[in-house]
Amino acid sequence: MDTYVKSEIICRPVRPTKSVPSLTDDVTSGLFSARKQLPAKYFYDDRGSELFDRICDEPEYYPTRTEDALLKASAHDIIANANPLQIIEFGSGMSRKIRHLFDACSEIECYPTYIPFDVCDDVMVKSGNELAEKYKWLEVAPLSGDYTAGLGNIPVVSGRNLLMFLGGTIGNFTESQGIDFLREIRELMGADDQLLLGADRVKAPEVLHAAYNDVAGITAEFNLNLLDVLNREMCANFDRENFSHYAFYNPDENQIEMHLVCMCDENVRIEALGRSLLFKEGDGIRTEISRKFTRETLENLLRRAGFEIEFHFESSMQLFSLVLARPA
Ligand code: SAH
Ligand code: AVI
Repeated sequence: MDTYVKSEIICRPVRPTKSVPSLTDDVTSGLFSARKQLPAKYFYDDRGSELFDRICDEPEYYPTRTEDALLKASAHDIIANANPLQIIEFGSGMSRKIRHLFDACSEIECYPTYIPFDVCDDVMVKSGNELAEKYKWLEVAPLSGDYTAGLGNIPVVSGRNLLMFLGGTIGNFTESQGIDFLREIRELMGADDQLLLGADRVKAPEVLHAAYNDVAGITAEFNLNLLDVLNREMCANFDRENFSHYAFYNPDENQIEMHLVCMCDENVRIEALGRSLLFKEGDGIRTEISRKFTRETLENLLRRAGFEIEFHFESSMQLFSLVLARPA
């Protein structure tokens, strides 16, 4: 039996290269305004990350299993083409799907270092340990931080970095945020590096609606957990019993929108700001957008961010896309 001794998985914080609003700033600007909204990144405390992981297994939530199957089918082509020294994954979460790439790496004896980058340290340590256990050759070096706070301190090696942004998380940005983020990734990359981007596709509204309104109520719980985050981090007193999960497909914008809607008049105290906030019955907070792409809008997004498309893998019925791109 092999006797590899591996060091403990430790998350290294990434020093921001630009300032981003704090939770206090986002609550002040996002909740004390006519159209209330908060960035989706605040979902992902330990509980939120666990709930997202459960969403991925819900029968209605097709994106994870569809992208997983697509990655499994294309893993060999991706790895043979990229032959990476390093794989850097933004918003890696539980790092489940990437196993297909590591299987392909094992097959062709390509042994990259894996650098997951996420706001939630807990999931990276847990999944990092599982990966290191399964792939004895794998070095896992997680980075902890907010990927919207600049990528200038990401340790790219010279030549053959495979950067990845999976799960359709690009859809949680607005169009301009998405282009800016992809441009920042592009800036990091050398001529031989590649980006693997996973994106959800436009499809029948009923399918989308069901995916964000699972019968078991896990997505509702994920959405409502945001109120627990605010209560804890901002010393607020949101009563989650008075709020309800509301998700719908907006066909004009090709996006799912998730909201938390207040079911009665409610006065919420946000002690950390020393302010109170009055919700009228029916008032809501938009907590997430999840944009859906056509083949064309996805490829255009990448081109506008300075990429050229190498391969576009599509699942059956075009439910989901994986695009391998390189700097143009
Ligand atoms: N890529 C995984 C997880 C997607 S969920 C998959 O395909 O299943 C989105 C992930 O991005 C979560 O793990 C969340 O913690 C992380 N995340 C969200 N906003 C982030 C930010 N601003 N900076 C870093 N990680 C972020
Ligand atoms: C992480 N992201 C791509 C998920 C999505 O589908 O937009 C987050 C999510 N929200 C509700 N369900 C899943």
